[in-house]
Amino acid sequence: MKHHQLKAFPENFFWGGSTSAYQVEGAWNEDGKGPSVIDMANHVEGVTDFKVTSDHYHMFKEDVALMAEMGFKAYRFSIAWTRIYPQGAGEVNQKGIAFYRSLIDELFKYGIEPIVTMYHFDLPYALEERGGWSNRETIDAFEQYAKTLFENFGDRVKYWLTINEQNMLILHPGSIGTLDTSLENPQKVLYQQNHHMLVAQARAMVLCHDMLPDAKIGPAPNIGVIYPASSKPEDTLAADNYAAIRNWLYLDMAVFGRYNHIAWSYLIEKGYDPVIEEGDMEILAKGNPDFIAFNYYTSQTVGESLDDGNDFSHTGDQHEIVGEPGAYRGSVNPNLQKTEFGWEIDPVGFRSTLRQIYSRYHLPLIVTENGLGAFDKLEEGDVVNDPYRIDFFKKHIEQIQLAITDGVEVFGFCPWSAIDLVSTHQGSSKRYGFIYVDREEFDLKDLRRIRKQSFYWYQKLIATNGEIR
Ligand code: BGP
Repeated sequence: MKHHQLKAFPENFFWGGSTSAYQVEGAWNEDGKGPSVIDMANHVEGVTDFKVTSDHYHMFKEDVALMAEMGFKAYRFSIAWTRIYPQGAGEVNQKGIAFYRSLIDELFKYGIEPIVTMYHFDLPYALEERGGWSNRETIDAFEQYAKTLFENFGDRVKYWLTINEQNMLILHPGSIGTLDTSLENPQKVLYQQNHHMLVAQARAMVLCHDMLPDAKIGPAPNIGVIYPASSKPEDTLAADNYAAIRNWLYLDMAVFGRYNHIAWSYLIEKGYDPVIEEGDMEILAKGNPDFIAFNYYTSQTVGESLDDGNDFSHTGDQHEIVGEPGAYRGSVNPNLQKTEFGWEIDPVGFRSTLRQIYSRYHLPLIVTENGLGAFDKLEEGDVVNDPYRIDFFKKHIEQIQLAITDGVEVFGFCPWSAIDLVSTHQGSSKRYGFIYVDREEFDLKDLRRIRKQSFYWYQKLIATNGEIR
């Protein structure tokens, strides 16, 4: 549909930015923080680890001041479970609580709404040693952790996100660094873990509604429209399969409390179906989100599985083409350009994704990630020109406005990332921020903050509520 008149962005739209604790904070072993699976993982060769990252833990006041200067209405960050419970459960670390209280204080000083992810890939290592998400005790630990967060921050945090990109944790644990490489039948184990995470999420949603009647809570998966590689009917079926496996499994469970039937038939066919214990489906039905948060980077295109031994490719990057025998086969979309890191760029697919999610669930949506990873260059006189990022955001924000005009309820846009940080597996040279952090892959330099060209552009955009792009 071509619209001649666009609806304006709603008043009080949450323009902001996102980060996650392990990618931005550093201070990996300070003030009582316990190790997480990320701290203990083998690091990808040739890129930095997560020990210092952008040192936001020590520099958050300066960072929040810069966010305020950009005009942020909201800041989406994650709490490191291991700062609150260094061992995953048991003793609360008061210094961890104090850190996030100070961060929230600082945000309040500037009228920035905190949007808090409870768990962003960094499971406490102590829990991992006891089986991690394979062990149902981790469900109890997550619920206890959620309770502690609600008790300590519930007076001021009104927007909660349960688990960041649970679907990527299951589909691409290799690139996120959370795959236990000794697993023999990883998918079977992963889908059992997935089930436990879904139960944990449902319990947290129920608890949130009981403890904090004014707060809102929702899931935060990575969702992207799936295109069929051609108009061949079999390709459309393959796209349906992959959409169910990648997207709807997660959101249908969060919203409707049931396994998506196409995804479930796939799990049965592959022998990946999880053990469901008594009471699980009841709690899954009871846990209801108030909104859907989702991360969008790109669409994906799949065709019919040819079952010729070349369908499968599962260990690559989050957005590289995947495939699975009997279900779907990855395909390149010839209509799209790619980023320097090989991710397809698809702003129109963003509008489709917004429309699909809203048509399916009719819940308010917030975009909690979207962005462009690039090798930005620091030029003479502290200048960072990133017109490619501005162009990327212009095109994506235009599509949000079109989706709003289509009747989709969207209440915020918090792109990745507020400030440069360390990528999941491609180091600190893959930059996403509006704020440049002066460090190299292995040379920390002075970690000075520098406003990029996109910083000034975003500032203007926010000041006009998205009108001037
Ligand atoms: C998402 C994650 C983020 C983030 C982003 C960019 O999958 O939620 O943590 O890092 O993607 O990915 P990458 O860092 O691999 O470029």
